[in-house]
Amino acid sequence: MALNATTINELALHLDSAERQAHAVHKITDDFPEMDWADAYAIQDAIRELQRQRGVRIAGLKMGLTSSAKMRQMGVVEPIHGFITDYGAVADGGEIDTGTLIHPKVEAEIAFVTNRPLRGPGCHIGEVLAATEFVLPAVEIIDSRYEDFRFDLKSVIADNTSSARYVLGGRTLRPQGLDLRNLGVVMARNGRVVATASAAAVLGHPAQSVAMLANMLGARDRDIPAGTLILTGGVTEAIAVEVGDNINVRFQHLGSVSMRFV
Ligand code: OOG
Ligand code: MG
Repeated sequence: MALNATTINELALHLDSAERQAHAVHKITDDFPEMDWADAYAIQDAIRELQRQRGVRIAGLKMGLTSSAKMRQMGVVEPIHGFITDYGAVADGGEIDTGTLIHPKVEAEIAFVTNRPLRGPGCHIGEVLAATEFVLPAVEIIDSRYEDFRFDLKSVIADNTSSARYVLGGRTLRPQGLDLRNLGVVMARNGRVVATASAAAVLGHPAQSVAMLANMLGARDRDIPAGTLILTGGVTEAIAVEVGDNINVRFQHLGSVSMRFV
């Protein structure tokens, strides 16, 4: 680690208050170029601790930048992970108050819920599918706390991977017998299709994203506990939204998820 504990905590407070005030800040590597990967995840962990202390419940985990569309859009080449919260949950068909966000974007994702612990290294798709209680369709609303949504990997890891809100919907299905790789996804904004993809866009198979999460956590001596909800990452590039927008995403076999921005 290149940063000391005081700086880690100050940066966590800085990003947490940027989120709470819906106010964009400079990316933190501008001021702390020496920051390393361990620092980046330590800042994210410190934000999680701050939130826990004020009563926020951690609702699950997320992977980000798992599709080449997203990597290309953000100019990075490696997946990252973060957490999602109880206050981030929005009901299917619900409203999202843009006044509480900086510059939201929506992403269509496949979510997994596990029924036994997963631990890397060496976690693979087979193990993930055997440990999956069900999959369900999701839309993640990301909201980078950085100006113009511009960041590098270390800054975005520290900023809890732009995590903000998420909507779970459609129906839950067991992965057995479901062709998750070829599952089609169509995103519409105000009735017009703005993005399409197959779930294979995420690392060839969305279960690979969960395996990679287990392996990334395993490298830090952690696991994915049984019963964890995991967002596996956007299958298409993220789409910016504005007040008045209606978003509807149809997932083959899994139904649809929708929300309105007010
Ligand atoms: C980082 C978060 C990316 C995804 O699904 O790829 C992410 C960002 O693009 O702001 O959640
Ligand atoms: Mg996402």
